[in-house]
Amino acid sequence: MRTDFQSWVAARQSRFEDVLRGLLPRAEIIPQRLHEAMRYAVLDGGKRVRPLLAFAAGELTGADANRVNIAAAAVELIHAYSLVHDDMPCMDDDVLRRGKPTCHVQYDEATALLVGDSLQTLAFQLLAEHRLSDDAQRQLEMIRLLAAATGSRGMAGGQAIDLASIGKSLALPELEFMHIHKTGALIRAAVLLGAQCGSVSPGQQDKLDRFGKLIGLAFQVVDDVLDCEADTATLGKTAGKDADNGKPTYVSLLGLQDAREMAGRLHREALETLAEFGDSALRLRELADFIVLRKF
Ligand code: GRG
Repeated sequence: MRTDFQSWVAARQSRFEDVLRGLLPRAEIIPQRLHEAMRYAVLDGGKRVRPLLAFAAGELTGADANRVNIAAAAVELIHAYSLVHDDMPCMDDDVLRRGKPTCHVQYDEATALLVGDSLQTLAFQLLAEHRLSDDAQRQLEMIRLLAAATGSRGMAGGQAIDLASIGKSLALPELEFMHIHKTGALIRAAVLLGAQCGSVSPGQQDKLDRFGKLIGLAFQVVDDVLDCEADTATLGKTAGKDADNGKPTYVSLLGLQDAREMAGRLHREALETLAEFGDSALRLRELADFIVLRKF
C-alpha cells in the first residue's frame, strides 16, 4: 500500500516521463544516433529528485503545472548532461549509471560528448521557447538563474574543483564550497525555478533559496554516506568510487557517524526554513525527508 507521498511522487514521475519523451527530439530524426543517445541518457531512469522539488515548490506558489513541467525538464536535462560528461573517461571514467551502461559505453565517447552538449542547449531552448511567467523580466531572470547554477560559478565550477582535489585532503569549508557548487547549485535552482513559475514574494523566495541550499548540501552528504554504505546494485552506479579515486568526501573528512549527523543537522535546518509556509510546504518537507533518509 502506497503512502500519500509515494502516490504523489509516482504520479508526478510518470507524468514527467511523458513530458520528457515529448520534449526530446524523436530518435527517427536526423542525426538519429545522437537523438537516440540523448533519449537513452534521459529516459527510463533516475529518481527525478530535482523535478520533484520543482513540482513541490510550484505547488507551494500556485504555479501552472505545464509551466513547471518545462522548468523541471530544463533542470533534469542539465542534470542528465552532467552525468553523461561526468562518467566519461576524461572525468570519472565509469561504466554504470542508473543501472545501465554509461552513455559513452553504450554509444561512443564522441557521441556522449555531443549528447551532453545537446542536452544542455536543449534545456535553455525550452526556457526560451515556452512561457514560464506572465512577467517577461522574471522569465529572463529564470534563464539567467539556471545558467548561473550550471556554469563555471556553479555546477561546472564545482566539478572543476572536484577534479583538482583528487588525491588531496580538503578542509571542511573547502569541501562544502565544492559541493554547494557541484551538486547544490542545481538542486537550489530546481526549487527556485519551480517556485518562480508561480507567485512568490521576495521574502518567500529568500526562505526557499535557503531551503534549496541546505537540502542540496544534505543531498551530497547523504550521497557520500551511501557511496560507502550501499552496494552497486542498489545505487545503480559503482559504489565506493570516491574512496577508490582518492576523492575527499564528508565521510573521509568526518567519519561515517559525523557525516550522518551533519546530514541530520542540515535536514533539521532545511525544515526550519519552511516553518512559515505551513501545510503548503508539505511536499517540500516530505522530499527533504526522502533526500536524507533514502537508501539509493
Ligand atoms: C560534468 C559539468 C559536469 C558536472 C558533473 C553532478 C556532477 C557534476 C557529477 C555527478 C557525480 C556525482 C555522483 C555527484 C554526486 C551527487 C549526484 C549529482 C548524484 C547523482 O544524482 P541523483 O542521485 O541521480 O539525483 P539520479 O540518477 O537519481 O538522477
